[in-house]
Amino acid sequence: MNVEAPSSLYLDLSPDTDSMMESVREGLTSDKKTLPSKYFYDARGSQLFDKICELEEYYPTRTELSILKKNLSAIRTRLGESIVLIEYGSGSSTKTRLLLDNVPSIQAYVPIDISREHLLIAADAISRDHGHIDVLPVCGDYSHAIDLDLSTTYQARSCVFFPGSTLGNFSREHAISFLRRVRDMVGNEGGLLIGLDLVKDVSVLHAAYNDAEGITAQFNLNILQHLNDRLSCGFDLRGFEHRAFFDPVEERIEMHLLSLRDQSIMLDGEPIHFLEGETIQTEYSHKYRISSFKEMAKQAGFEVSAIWNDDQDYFSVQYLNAIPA
Ligand code: AVJ
Repeated sequence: MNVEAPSSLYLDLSPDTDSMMESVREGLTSDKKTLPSKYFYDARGSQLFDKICELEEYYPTRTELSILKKNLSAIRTRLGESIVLIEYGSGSSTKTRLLLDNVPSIQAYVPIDISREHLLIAADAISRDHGHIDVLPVCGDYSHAIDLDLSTTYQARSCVFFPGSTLGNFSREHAISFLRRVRDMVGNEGGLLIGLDLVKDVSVLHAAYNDAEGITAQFNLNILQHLNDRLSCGFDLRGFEHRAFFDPVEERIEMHLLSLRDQSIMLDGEPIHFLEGETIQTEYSHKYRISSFKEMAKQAGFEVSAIWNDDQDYFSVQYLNAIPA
């Protein structure tokens, strides 16, 4: 048997400690304190996120999976003859397996994730189970441009897979510029298969980000542990509490960490103070409407060519074609 295991990265673009320090400093010294949500995903954070995906209250993962399962043959048709599949924020790659198992035209799979260990474990497993597909893991932060040129290696169209409504982490403006970068990368013939969480009853949304077991709270607080581990800043995790709520104007969930008392930490020799009741905003999770997303896609150079929703219209999987330049 021919076992090809990518025990190392195809490309390593992971942010170094200096750039992490810089972006954390910028977020924590601004008027309204924020932290980039990419720092959720250290090894423990990636595990906690996997647990979130199994929660009763967290409907997006299973809803998206069921949409993908139900529409596999239509998706296969859209993806076409021979493709390189590039996945942003691949994590454990559970949804991808469905595609890799059922779309024989996939020649190469490029998982991109910021969490190196998680990425390598998932890439190894996938490569073991799919001997005929080249697996090329890239460790990196896709909120910046990633320069991938696979067109000389593969005679294939590029298609990006961006499931989980992870696009929702970006502000609407940044989402459009992100989509534009994806559009540039996949080229005139390229495509994008994307999952989008839809606007729905507030109580359903609220429960998904405030689960009874408190896993989402642990996930949120873990960002401070990650900063302690990497930047030695000495956050006391007992001094902060998880908050998540829906903003009906922006149509997004906001996650925050609420400071339970006046306290301070040290960041690279400089103290940073937190007042009692002050919050650090850690994540946005924008919810979409079919019509407004179509407009965003168009601005980024994509045309929505197929839409698959679940019966309750909780979640939408869409296939977008590049509008040729
Ligand atoms: C991975 C960004 C799609 O926004 O729902 C889950 C992350 N945060 N629970 C989301 C998350 C809290 C998730 N995304």
